[in-house]
Amino acid sequence: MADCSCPLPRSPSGMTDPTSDTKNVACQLTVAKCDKCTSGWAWYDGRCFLFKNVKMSWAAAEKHCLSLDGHLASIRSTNEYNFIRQLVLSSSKTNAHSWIGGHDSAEEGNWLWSDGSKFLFHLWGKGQPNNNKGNENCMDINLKEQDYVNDDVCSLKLPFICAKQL
Ligand SMILES: [Ca+2]
Ligand SMILES: [Ca+2]
Repeated sequence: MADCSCPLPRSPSGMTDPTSDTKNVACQLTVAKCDKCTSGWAWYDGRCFLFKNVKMSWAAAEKHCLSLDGHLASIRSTNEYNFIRQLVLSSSKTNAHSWIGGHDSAEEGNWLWSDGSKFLFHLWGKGQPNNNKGNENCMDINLKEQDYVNDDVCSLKLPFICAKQL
């Protein structure tokens, strides 16, 4: 789950490091932001995430996230990817095969995030995206419950992860 704790840096003597005041303020702001995630949403790196264990097509899932003021989750770092997998596991007790926000439905091979953020993603499973049968334009995680990111058929009905900015 999200770790919003922010321990104060200590000098070797055990005293609070006087240079850490700025960091402490930043920590307090971070912790304050943590508190703003709506109940049921998990904080990570300035955003709130929700695993929805309801099976929908990719587009219906994105619409559902929009109705919650979010989008299907984009992934901005390896740590964030690991956090999202952990969220799915802790929410559903399985590594549920789930939609996230990547798609190449506008142009084959040109991957975008539905939230409009820059697509800087490199965590695809081996051999993916393969656009199998010329018909895979939506991104999922946990194919066969594995640590594996795949492009899949957008009409497939899967649970999904929403994210929203604080
Ligand atoms: Ca494709
Ligand atoms: Ca694929």
